[in-house]
Amino acid sequence: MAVYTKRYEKLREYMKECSLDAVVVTAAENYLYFSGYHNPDGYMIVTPDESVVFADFRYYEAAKNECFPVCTVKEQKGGSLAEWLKTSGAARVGFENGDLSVARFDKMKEAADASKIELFPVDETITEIRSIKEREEVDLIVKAQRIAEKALHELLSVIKCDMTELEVAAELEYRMKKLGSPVPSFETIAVSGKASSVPHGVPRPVKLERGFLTIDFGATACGYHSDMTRTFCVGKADAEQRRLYETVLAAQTAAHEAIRPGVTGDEADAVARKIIDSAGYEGRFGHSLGHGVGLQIHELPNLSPKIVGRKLIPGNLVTNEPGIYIEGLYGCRIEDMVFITENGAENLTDFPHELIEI
Ligand SMILES: [Mn+2]
Repeated sequence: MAVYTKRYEKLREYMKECSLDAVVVTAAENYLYFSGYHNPDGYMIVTPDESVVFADFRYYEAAKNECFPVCTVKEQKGGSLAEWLKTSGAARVGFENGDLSVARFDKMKEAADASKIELFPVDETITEIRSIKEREEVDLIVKAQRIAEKALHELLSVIKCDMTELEVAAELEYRMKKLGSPVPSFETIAVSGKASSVPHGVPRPVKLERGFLTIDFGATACGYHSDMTRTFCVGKADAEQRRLYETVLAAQTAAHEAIRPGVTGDEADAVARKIIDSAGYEGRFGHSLGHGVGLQIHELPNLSPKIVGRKLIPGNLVTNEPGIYIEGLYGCRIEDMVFITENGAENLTDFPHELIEI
């Protein structure tokens, strides 16, 4: 079975349930998911028996070579979508309401109205389909993760206390690229000292401060992302820093043991949160335990106290990333990626968890 067979089956099943004659795919990650080709400016139309990929001149040749054999590639010109709608005979067409700008929607609506076509929002349907990974997808995420880990090992062999946070980030990104990742998964976070108390802090052109250094980063493989965080200590950790680090690690380990099919995201979050709260850090773990990772760096499902009752199922791939942040002082986070299997969970991250002093 081809890698794309199941995903098309799932989308077409949904189309049948909602009486849709077609779905217009506009989100770049969904275009990649259904075509095998990354084109940030294209769109595609999936019908019960056809998959038409539109690509403008800049992407057309590559799209013809790289798209799944199930796709028909057409050159995208102004008005291509309106033309397709006009001649399709479709009555009801799904669109990605979570992706379109108002301007793009207005244009689509105008074309649909002209052909008396009803537009139907598909909401998060495709994102939901993507939340169950096929083995080939997991393999790509692991490939990206191995690149990230190797880059981090290399960084640790060259890192010096007089480097700036930006240099640390640049070293990592340079090494990931040399190791085969075309782009980083997202802009690398490398924040030290007081700046580490901001979970998504931006690296500064200042020398590493003593204390915690949090590095959150990832590589990519064929559009799939990896995500990991390790917190190091510049200089020797004091007793409180060590206690805080060990608390985060205990929370992460306990959450990893809890993450398995049938457990809800909020339950997994609560396992980590309880350990952090009862160690005296209540209110200092200000984000959720984790999120899905795939063609997007943040996708479904979420392991969050706010999303109650959604059970993890085999095929989900999520991060496990508790943290403690003390405003004005420092912060610490440890993050691995976990794949939910039929009977448990597989930690996809292969990097030591113990506190490393630099
Ligand atoms: Mn993450």
